[in-house]
Amino acid sequence: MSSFVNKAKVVFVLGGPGAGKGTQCAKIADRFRFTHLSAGELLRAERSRGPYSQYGTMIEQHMREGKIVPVEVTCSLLERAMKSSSGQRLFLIDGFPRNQDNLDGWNRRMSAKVDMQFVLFFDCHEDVCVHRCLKRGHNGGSGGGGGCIGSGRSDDNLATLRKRIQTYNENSMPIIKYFEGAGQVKKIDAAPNVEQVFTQVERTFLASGF
Ligand code: UP5
Ligand code: MG
Repeated sequence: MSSFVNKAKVVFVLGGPGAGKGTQCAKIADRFRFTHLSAGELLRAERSRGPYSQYGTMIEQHMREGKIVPVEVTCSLLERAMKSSSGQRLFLIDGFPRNQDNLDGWNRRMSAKVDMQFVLFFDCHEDVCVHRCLKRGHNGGSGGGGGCIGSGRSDDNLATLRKRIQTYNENSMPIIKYFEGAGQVKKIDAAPNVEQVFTQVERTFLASGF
């Protein structure tokens, strides 16, 4: 009984590339007692270990092609990050699970260890998503001077964005539909400005008892 009570609570945060998952997760973590874990950020950190990571090259190739990294890698990074957030019981898992392989791998490894609360789905038209990522790609860098402007993300270019959108439509939407069918999705209109989106998000978390 007591181990059940102590299980970590997880919210999956899904939505297209540039829908605003990271932006809103940062605000949720500020407002509520959630720890934000972005699968994409964890993969980028693993990639940036360069020769020290056996997965770096594979991760970079997948990201550039807008493909989804095998779940063993992503799930290990997520589990390690959860374990190292000692004492934390509430986690936002941003950008995962994004295909059936991700969902199956998570269920095998994690479903007995955590309680998934709901899926927060940022619903955003793909034109808006593309526009936001391209804008970030051009001027999103923090303090990058000289010729080095932009987010620094190797996937914020039009060619890769087309592939990211395609992967999202073909692989991630069916996962969102699956959760929707199970009554586990809380849908947010991600088109308005950041504060207006957060008003909906805040209401959702409060209504869920957080
Ligand atoms: N912005 C945000 N909200 C706005 C608003 N309401 N109005 C106007 N502008 C808004 O936002 C994107 C940009 O839009 C920012 O400049 C922001 O200021 C602005 P952000 O909050 O970063 O959106 P987000 O949804 O987080 O976009 P992101 O690009 O991170 O989403 P992706 O899902 O594409 O990226 P992620 O990092 O999750 O994954 C990248 C790649 O990693 C994947 O393509 C895949 O190759 C790989 N990956 C895996 O293989 N497995 C995983 O589990 C996860 C990732
Ligand atoms: Mg993000």
